[in-house]
Amino acid sequence: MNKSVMLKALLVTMLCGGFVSSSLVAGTEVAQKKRERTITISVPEMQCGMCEARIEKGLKKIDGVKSVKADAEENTVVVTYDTKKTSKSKIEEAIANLGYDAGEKEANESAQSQLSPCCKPGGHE
Ligand SMILES: [Cu+2]
Repeated sequence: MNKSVMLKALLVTMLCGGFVSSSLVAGTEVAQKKRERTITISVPEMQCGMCEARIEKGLKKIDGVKSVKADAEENTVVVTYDTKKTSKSKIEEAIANLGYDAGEKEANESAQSQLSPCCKPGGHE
């Protein structure tokens, strides 16, 4: 082994060691809290407990979603999620795919047409 190869091997070892120790730190609870974000999404067409349950169930399936609270009276969905695993846009997309307008995203029409009659827009009027 010549000198430069030895130096390279040493450098690689040092870099890998540094990487492992920094990712161990990132695994601590404090670091995980920093990755969490809580957002409130406006879902104006949510009307009843069935709508709330449908949205809560649907969002809890998303990897990285920690908690979901849908409120049909406030027309809001409060979601806490891991910013490394998912995003506001993905969460809104999931709500839209369940048949509800969410934030800037429009409801998926075929999903909306499959909602029970009372949960369709205007169903409680
Ligand atoms: Cu409903």
